[in-house]
Amino acid sequence: MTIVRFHEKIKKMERIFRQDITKMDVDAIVNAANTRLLGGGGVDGAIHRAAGPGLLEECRTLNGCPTGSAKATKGYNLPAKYVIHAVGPVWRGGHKNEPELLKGCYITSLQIAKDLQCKTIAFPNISTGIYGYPKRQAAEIAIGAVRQFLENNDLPEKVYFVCFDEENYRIYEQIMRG
Ligand code: AR6
Repeated sequence: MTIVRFHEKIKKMERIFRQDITKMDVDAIVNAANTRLLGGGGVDGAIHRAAGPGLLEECRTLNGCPTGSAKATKGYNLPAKYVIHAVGPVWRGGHKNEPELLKGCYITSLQIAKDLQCKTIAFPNISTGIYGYPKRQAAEIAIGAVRQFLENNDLPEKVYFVCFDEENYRIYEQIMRG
């Protein structure tokens, strides 16, 4: 396969959505959590509300998660079978290992999804809300990490970037069109 055709193939494995991630009918959705894994605001709050109390109960058994990594639970009342709780970095100016930690969230989540035999996975724009990561930089890391993983692994088969806010949606469209 030529390099161009290979990149076309990877592009077909990614899609952008503009909607509430709790509505996604996929094998796994990713949560933008914090190290305690006990819920919070933003997408984390929305996922816990939609999943119901079983999610928090299972989260309590996980003993938290380090920044840059992720842990999975079941999806409870969500359409998704699993929730992969990833802990993004708080933006502190860019010299505190933020890019590597953010990339780690995506790669670990994809590896967990693969281990769980997930064909489809949906990501929110991790760290770009309350944690203040600059959106364009975060999008470049997210898309780069996903492409790198898809090039080397047969699962997941489809990755969805769920952009809730207009600015993120426009940034993702621009990068992925290019
Ligand atoms: N569906 C998809 N995306 C959403 C939704 C939704 N329902 N709601 C918000 N977003 P944030 P962070 C987008 O703040 O920056 C929590 O308190 C939002 O537009 O949820 O990683 C956790 O417990 C933004 O682009 O997560 C942590 O303490 C993206 O989700 C902390 O916030 C991420 O925004 C994590 O902060």
